[in-house]
Amino acid sequence: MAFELPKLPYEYKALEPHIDAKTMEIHHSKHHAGYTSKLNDAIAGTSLEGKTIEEILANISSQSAGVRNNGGGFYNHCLFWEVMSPNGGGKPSGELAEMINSAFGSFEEFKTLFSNAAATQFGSGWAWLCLKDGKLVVCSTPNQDNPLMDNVGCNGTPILGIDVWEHAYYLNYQNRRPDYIEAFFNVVDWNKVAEKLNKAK
Ligand code: MN3
Repeated sequence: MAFELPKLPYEYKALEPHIDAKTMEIHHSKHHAGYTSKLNDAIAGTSLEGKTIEEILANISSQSAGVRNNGGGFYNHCLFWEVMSPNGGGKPSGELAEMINSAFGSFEEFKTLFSNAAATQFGSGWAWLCLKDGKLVVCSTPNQDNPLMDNVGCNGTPILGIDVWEHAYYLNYQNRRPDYIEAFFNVVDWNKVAEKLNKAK
């Protein structure tokens, strides 16, 4: 079974004005599609065929750069589309809110920490909110690396991620990455993040 590009759960224009339709279309139909087909090419005929993406990422240190970059790209974007929604924004509630308060002090302090991690990731990469040893942590990774990989300095189960590659924001925000990060918070689907937290436990 080859990996498949997931269908977006909303239209390309659904996240406007925070993320524009053209960016979403190119990001999903070109970038994510590219990672998906290159991942399939990279694992075709190898022992990785038939493994889940999580299994592949957990042993990424023994794989080629092609599997690493495209496997990460495939997984990261699947998560990214899922944690955004046209009905997103606001603040988390329930257990997720309590765990954020206990780990970071308050939602505002979490937002500052996460935004700084995203803004200061040098070059291309991602910032994450992860569950690690029963606690929430914030970290960032370069390129298409992610916290499921066995050799990144940022381990855990990601429940929220933001793509800070320029292809994620440049059409609308140009060099203003912090403005894009601020806008991202208007589309975060906290119900979905809470669902991911429950699965990660
Ligand atoms: Mn991307």
